[in-house]
Amino acid sequence: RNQRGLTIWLTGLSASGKSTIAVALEQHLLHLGLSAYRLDGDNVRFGLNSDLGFSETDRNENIRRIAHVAKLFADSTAIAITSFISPYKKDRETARKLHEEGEEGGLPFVECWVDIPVEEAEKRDPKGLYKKARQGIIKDFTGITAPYEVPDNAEIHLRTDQLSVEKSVVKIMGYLQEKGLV
Ligand code: GGZ
Repeated sequence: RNQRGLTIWLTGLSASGKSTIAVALEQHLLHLGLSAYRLDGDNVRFGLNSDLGFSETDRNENIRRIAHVAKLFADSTAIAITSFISPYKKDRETARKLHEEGEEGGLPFVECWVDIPVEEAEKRDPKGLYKKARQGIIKDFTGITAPYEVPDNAEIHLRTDQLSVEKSVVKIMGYLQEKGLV
């Protein structure tokens, strides 16, 4: 397989299923004997990025730093799996360029849109955040009072209101195999 590592960039609304898919995908890759590492809110927003909130400029900086960290993992031959809303096209493009325009042909960047209609995400609302956003308790909430710019060049599109976690992992693995990335 390609010995340079890669980044699988999950993007989508809160409660779309990014983290669940990231965990399942990481497990699957580890069982195959591959080195995979997951970056998510729990290990990044509480540490490296604990100085950042949810304004547009803070999200820009959040994604910028995550893109650099993911690239470092990919550079070390690991498969980095990122699980952040990353709502701005510009930021995702910057993350992609950072990978693809690197020395020696760059590193593969696989954008995966974890797509769910906002009404469905709001129905799930596992942490009650959509409710709080509606009540005005949380401001700048993605999908309600802050934008989510849908991807138009994602390598993988998952409709998670129609596709199980297992089938989502199968679809991602199918793409990686087809491209010779695993
Ligand atoms: C969106 C918010 C907000 C606001 C807190 N808007 O479902 P969660 O809880 O566990 O995941 C969401 C997470 C989003 O952080 P990211 O780093 O992925 O966002 S971004 O990529 O846009 O920088 C949600 C919680 O943090 N959360 N406030 N206002 N999500």
